[in-house]
Amino acid sequence: MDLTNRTAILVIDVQNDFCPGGALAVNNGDLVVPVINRLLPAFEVCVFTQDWHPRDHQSFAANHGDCEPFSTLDMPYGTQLLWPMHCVQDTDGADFHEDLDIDKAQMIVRKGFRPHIDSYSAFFENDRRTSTGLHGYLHERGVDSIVLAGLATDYCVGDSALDAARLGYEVTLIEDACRAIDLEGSLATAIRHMREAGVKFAHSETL
Ligand code: VGL
Ligand code: ZN
Repeated sequence: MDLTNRTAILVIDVQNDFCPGGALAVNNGDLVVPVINRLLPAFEVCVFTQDWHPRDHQSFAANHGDCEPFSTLDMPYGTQLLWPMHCVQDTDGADFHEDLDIDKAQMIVRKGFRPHIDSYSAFFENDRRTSTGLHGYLHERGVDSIVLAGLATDYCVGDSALDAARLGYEVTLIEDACRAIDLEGSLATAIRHMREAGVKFAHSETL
């Protein structure tokens, strides 16, 4: 693919809790780190996201009495999958992976900080209307195309890709720079939705 100075890389949630040993570990989640570090210098615009939940966050099963992690609950904005407690503000689990080259981050978008609403996408919270402000930032910097990397392909990366495509950006997901949680076919569903939205898929070596 062609990288121009109007291309941004979006590095999604490469945090300890999504890596092996973390509270919501993604298989081989840590393997995205060297791939992302290799990609970063090629981009004029580098934005990272950080899942950043208060302890009383309503996406945590533990905050709903007898609900089990990975069960679902109806919320005012739709069905919410309940997660193990993860990425709690100011904990080690919420820190970026220690080998991730965070010095390259020009902007870090924190999301999921409102107790009553989850936020997968880097652009909008799960009500699909509360903005994180990222679209405005990218617009100000003249970005028209986005490369996506990070965790997890089927949740935060996927929803960010779909929103970016909907907002009119050209979107490419770097397959070897992402890993999935893959609950009951969620990866296949996410890939189908991304393809339908016009998201392109590429390998890091082709950049
Ligand atoms: C994520 C589930 C809950 C992600 C974040 O980064 O994909 N998944 N919070
Ligand atoms: Zn989360």
